[in-house]
Amino acid sequence: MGKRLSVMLMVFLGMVGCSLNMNTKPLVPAVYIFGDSTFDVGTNHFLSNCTAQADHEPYGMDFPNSQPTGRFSNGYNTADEIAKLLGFEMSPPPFLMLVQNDTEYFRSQILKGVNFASGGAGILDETGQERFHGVVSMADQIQQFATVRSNISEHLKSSADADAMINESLFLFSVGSNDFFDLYYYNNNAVTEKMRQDLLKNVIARYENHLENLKNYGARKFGILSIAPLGCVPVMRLPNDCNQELNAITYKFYVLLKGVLKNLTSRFPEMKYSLTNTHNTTVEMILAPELFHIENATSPCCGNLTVNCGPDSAVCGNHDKYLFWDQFHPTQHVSVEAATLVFNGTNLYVAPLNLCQLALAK
Ligand SMILES: *[C@@H]1O[C@H](CO)[C@@H](O)[C@H](O)[C@H]1NC(C)=O
Ligand SMILES: *[C@@H]1O[C@H](CO)[C@@H](O)[C@H](O)[C@H]1NC(C)=O
Ligand SMILES: *[C@@H]1O[C@H](CO)[C@@H](O)[C@H](O)[C@H]1NC(C)=O
Ligand SMILES: *[C@@H]1O[C@H](CO)[C@@H](O)[C@H](O)[C@H]1NC(C)=O
Ligand SMILES: *[C@@H]1O[C@H](CO)[C@@H](O)[C@H](O)[C@H]1NC(C)=O
Ligand SMILES: *[C@@H]1O[C@H](CO)[C@@H](O)[C@H](O)[C@H]1NC(C)=O
Ligand SMILES: *[C@@H]1O[C@H](CO)[C@@H](O)[C@H](O)[C@H]1NC(C)=O
Ligand SMILES: *[C@@H]1O[C@H](CO)[C@@H](O)[C@H](O)[C@H]1NC(C)=O
Ligand SMILES: CC(=O)N[C@H]1CO[C@H](CO)[C@@H](O)[C@@H]1O
Repeated sequence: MGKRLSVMLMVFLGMVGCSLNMNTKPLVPAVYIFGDSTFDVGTNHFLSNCTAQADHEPYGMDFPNSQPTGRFSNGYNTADEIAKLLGFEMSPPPFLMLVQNDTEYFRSQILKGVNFASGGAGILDETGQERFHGVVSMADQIQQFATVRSNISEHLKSSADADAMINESLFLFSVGSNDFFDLYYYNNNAVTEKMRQDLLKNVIARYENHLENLKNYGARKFGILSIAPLGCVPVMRLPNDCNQELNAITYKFYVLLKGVLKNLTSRFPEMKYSLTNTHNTTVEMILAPELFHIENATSPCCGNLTVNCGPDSAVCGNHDKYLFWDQFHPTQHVSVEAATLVFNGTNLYVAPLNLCQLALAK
């Protein structure tokens, strides 16, 4: 690694303080979580036909009691690790689980948060639907939040109190990869630059739409993770390198999303956000894995570059030394590293506020 790179990395690892007493109550009243498999904590388990499932071993082998939970990870995922840093025990449970539970549990839990994320879902309504036989799209996740909001008002017996609580709560997002995975899945090797650029344009316009809809439901604090460099994800890698054409698009996704958020906040000045540059953060992990205490940033720990992690896959020895758990998702260890950056990183990687600053912002 060059000296300049290592100096730059040290600067970025020297994190900006946002002092936090881990023994006090959570920094925000509630956290509402939207997105795809990077944040899903068991939603898809409740979709009977959906084939995007992580409900079998060895998924969950490092989770308490070594149970598969529907998380696409060997243990906790990034939604859990972020929730822990905010002072919660882990991610709130999936909406689809809560609606099946008794009313008392439902009502007390929705005041602390709900996770709507669904593996295989994307920003566009159709993403993942045909491929995985039904996922909860972002549009449907937002409709589910609308239901929760009405339940909160009803429970607090005051829509003003509900609005005030939602106003102070965090809305977290990690979504967009599957829109691009679908493009490659359905077009195989025939994906052109124009197809990538057209999709990017549609996806970004629709993302803006989703964020504005949530803003209209009272969301004010938005914590957003952009997408990873998809050309480096094991399933998309070229034999000896990341797919740079695909990486160029995922970087541009971040740049355009930043523009969308600037626009939205200039139109709605009370809106606040924290945008993590997941693209660059992950590239740093691949270029300098030792700084993140990992050794292998190319191959999945479970399965290999050609066959995804399944019940019969070989699993690596030290899970914590790998960036990727399976062909698409990070290990629990890397979720901890990522959550720490989201929460506490400098504005080189998370801006204009990190999540801790966003949580405490007026
Ligand atoms: C965040 O950074 C501050 C200052 O460097 C440090 O004191 C604190 O422990 C960090 N918190 C977390 C959760 O990493
Ligand atoms: C699952 O698939 C079956 C057979 O195609 C269909 O009848 C059923 O409605 C589907 N269920 C859901 C929840 O989509
Ligand atoms: C939540 O709100 C929906 C829509 O208003 C309603 O159908 C449902 O019964 C409510 N659930 C609870 C537990 O109050
Ligand atoms: C939300 O918080 C902002 C900043 O504190 C405040 O200006 C606004 O009135 C609040 N809105 C509601 C509905 O509580
Ligand atoms: C932001 O808003 C300006 C003016 O309304 C518009 O020209 C521009 O295209 C918008 N950019 C994005 C990324 O939405
Ligand atoms: C992030 O990555 C892009 C694309 O590789 C690069 O042009 C840019 O300089 C990087 N930004 C930072 C802050 O490292
Ligand atoms: C990563 O692990 C794979 C097998 O799991 C191995 O073939 C490869 O050489 C490893 N790469 C590095 C850089 O350690
Ligand atoms: C990948 O795993 C499959 C199934 O376990 C195995 O058949 C195949 O040989 C492996 N490929 C490589 C390159 O190791
Ligand atoms: C706390 C609680 O009651 N959890 C239950 C909610 O519903 C799911 C599925 O119906 C159960 O598995 C949980 O134990």
